[in-house]
Amino acid sequence: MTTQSPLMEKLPDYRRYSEAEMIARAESFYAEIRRRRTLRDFSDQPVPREVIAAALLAAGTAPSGANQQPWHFCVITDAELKRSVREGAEAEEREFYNGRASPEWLEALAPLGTDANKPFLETAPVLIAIFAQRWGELPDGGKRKHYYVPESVGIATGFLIAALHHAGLATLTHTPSPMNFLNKLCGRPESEKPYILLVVGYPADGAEVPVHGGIKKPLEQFTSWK
Ligand code: IYR
Repeated sequence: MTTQSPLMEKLPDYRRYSEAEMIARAESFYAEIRRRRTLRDFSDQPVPREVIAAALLAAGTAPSGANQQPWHFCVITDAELKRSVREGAEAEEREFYNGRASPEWLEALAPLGTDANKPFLETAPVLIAIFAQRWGELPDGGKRKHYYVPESVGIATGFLIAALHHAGLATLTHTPSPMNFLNKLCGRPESEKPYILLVVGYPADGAEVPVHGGIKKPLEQFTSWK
């Protein structure tokens, strides 16, 4: 098919595989991604900056509403800043565990063994504060409406987590609530809402994870095929 529109280009770089190859690739991706476990026991060993940069570039390829790419990733490695993030997060978490969370919520969390103490926010070498740009800032100070913001940022975050895992790094999606303290620490404007604080690094020696987290639903339980 030829197109005359100056807005269009030929699909670049698509690769079509045989069915056998597709099945093998899909199964191998599943085998790779199923090994990912959410970790809270991080080593303090630094990670190569290039790995983080490449994973962020992968995240930045995510589809987004009107291709507005309504995200910002603040990469924190500075020890003092990590300490401030920990202080901000633990203050919110103390409120959460001492009354803000309903008994029902605390019961759902019990198998994870979490509490208000978040030492990993200082131990892990990298924290990535992910912000959702609720609206864009125009050069004249005006606002530009953004579309499908949570969907877009969620997809980009998924790409980032998968890319970091693929590179051999462990992650934790951490969401102290509310997270507005991250705006101040990262110097981000009010138009941006903290979305997830991603903790990144190597597992500590002998790191443990909750048994609960490894139990995933079988396909029939979470899909329907019509
Ligand atoms: N943000 C709290 C609580 C928490 C909530 C859920 I839902 C989790 O899956 C895990 C933790 C904390 O990090 O402890």
